[in-house]
Amino acid sequence: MKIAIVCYPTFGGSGVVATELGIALASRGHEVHFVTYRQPVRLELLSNKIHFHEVHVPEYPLFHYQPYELALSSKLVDTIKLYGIELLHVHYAIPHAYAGYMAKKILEEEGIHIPMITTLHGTDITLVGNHPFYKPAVTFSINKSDVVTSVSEDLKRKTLEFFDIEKEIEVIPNFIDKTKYHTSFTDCQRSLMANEDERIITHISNFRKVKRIPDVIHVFHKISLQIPARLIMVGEGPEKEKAELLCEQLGIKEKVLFLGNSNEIDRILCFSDLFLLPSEFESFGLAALEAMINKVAVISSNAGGIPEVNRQGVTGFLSDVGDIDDMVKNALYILRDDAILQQFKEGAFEVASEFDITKILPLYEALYERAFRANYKNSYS
Ligand code: GMT
Repeated sequence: MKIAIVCYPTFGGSGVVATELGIALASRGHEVHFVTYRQPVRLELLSNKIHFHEVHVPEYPLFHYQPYELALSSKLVDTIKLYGIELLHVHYAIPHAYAGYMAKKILEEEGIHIPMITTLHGTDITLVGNHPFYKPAVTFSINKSDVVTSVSEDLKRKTLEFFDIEKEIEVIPNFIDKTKYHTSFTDCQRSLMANEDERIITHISNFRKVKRIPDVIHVFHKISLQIPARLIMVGEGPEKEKAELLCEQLGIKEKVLFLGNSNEIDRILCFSDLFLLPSEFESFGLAALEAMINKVAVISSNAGGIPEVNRQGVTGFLSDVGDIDDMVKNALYILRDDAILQQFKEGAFEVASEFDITKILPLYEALYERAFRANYKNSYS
């Protein structure tokens, strides 16, 4: 099938999922066309099965805000016509579902009917989409999608709760590709990061408020008062500077390494012992899943869809949002004993394997097939 994928090309989870999905679809023989404003960060290899079409938004001084949705809709119309695209899959409702629907309508005028699948990822529903300024447009574009999927049961519940949705929402969880993670790295340079007696704790995110970065630092601080440990912070975002300052104030600057954005998170995770995810809200927690496939135990909040990924007492522990002491207690339980740590590492790997792409990709393919057939029946017969 010829599929156009619209996503954010940045380090955010939705862009990563969309990119990995496109790459996997291409390896199964589909022709995949990414349409976005920059080449997605995880998209390294372009081929005859993977194409990238850049959306340009010409600057014009009259516009206080440059109209990205308009440029995206036009680019979609052109790409769909030029390459004979058969299905459009947009990731993140804002503004992708809106722009996708416009493209669909423009194409209909020319007798081209194309099904649109919208995947909801989290903040498009819980943080941004829910804002009264966006809500009518988000509700409209979800209801006008041919198929709607959400990455967790919790996000589905929240979407139905916050919006007036007439469409059925199908849950297809996020995934990882087990073959891409080599848990027995031979070049795993643990010694570059920490001394042998130190536990390595990691946090990876976009350092936004919702991630509760100060909780990460406080949890680590309290752990480090009890056992030798290092913290590796991966990512960039608005809360990073404050976090660096907090480390200085707490006197743990030397024990915390801020690495910035990285394309090599598996190399960092392969020598990590514990992953911290104390988020205020998380529709799924892809970063936790990536940690788990690298045999890293997870200490997280119990917000949103995290319990669907991090299983209490098996892959790690979950606490109420902001309950730093409980997180510290659970972390120390895991980290103090080699045998217990190993047990959680194995548990993390086992559960993460449930989300392997070989199990999830067929769900998307079946969905595409169904949407394609229904669209054909409704539009051409
Ligand atoms: O985590 C973020 O803030 C980025 C955001 C995104 O859309 O890129 O992530 C959301 O989608 C991910 C992939 O489906 C989920 O794993 C994250 O849990 C979700 N983030 C939130 O809900 C806060």
